[in-house]
Amino acid sequence: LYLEQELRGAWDRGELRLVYQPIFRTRDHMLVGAEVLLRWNHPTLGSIPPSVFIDVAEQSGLIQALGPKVLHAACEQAMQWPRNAAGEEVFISVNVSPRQLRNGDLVGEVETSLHTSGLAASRLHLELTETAVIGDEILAVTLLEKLHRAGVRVWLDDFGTGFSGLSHLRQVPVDGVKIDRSFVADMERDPDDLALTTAIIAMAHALGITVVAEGVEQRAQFELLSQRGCDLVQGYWLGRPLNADALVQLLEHDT
Ligand code: G
Ligand code: G
Ligand code: MN
Ligand code: NA
Repeated sequence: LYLEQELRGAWDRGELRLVYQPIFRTRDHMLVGAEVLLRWNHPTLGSIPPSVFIDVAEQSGLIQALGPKVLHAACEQAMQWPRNAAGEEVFISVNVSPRQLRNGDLVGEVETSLHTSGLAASRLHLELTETAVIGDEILAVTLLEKLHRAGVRVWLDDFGTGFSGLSHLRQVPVDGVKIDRSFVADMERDPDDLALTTAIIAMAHALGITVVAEGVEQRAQFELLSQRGCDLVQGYWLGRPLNADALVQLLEHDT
């Protein structure tokens, strides 16, 4: 409850900030996008991990206010980004929590953020967790269709952890999946995880959707994913979350 009270005013007090983790195309190592991640630096408790406070925000309903703020700030920030070294526009990927899907007016918020920032809809990607989407398929399909009509891309985040994955992929109109980092972490040691990762990539491609692997921490993991045709990669080996200025600098120096 204490955290909830503290979190309530955290945005206005400037304790929350956004960082951006670059996402690279496997084929040519080009920076093609970035995922926005919230950070909370509390004046006395210090840095509180998102795994803790996102949960608080979700349980308390605070995410309803926080979510649109993040979305809006992220779109404004992406408007500042130069093109990448290949001359392509870089996308911004925003996490959407399950509660934002169920209760809020996500489509309206997306449209407002795009309109006020001027960001092209195709540059905005939303990350929905696999479990939230599969939990209510009828709601999800309607919502995903509306989001597509608004022109944004939708990814299934933490993919593979929901155990419902592969067969449901056919029913939900998504543009891509993000293979959960737990699979990537053990891929080299655990033949099951390697097999699953391989299967997810093949299945996604059979359905014509993009695959991102997250949590790539070592070259060997990158190589395994690359050999299997994984489209995009994200992780500490390639790039840590950066503040807004650092990401702009990275894009500028890349060109
Ligand atoms: O940032 P970290 O590196 O630790 O993220 C931990 C978890 O918090 C991840 O599951 C991530 O998706 C989630 N998270 C980070 N930022 C946001 C955000 O802005 N909104 C939502 N809903 N989740 C976020
Ligand atoms: O659930 P979500 O996929 O949005 O989680 C993103 C989280 O993963 C963020 O907390 C981010 O800091 C973290 N992350 C990004 N790259 C790596 C990595 O290479 N290793 C680990 N362990 N975590 C990572
Ligand atoms: Mn994510
Ligand atoms: Na994830």
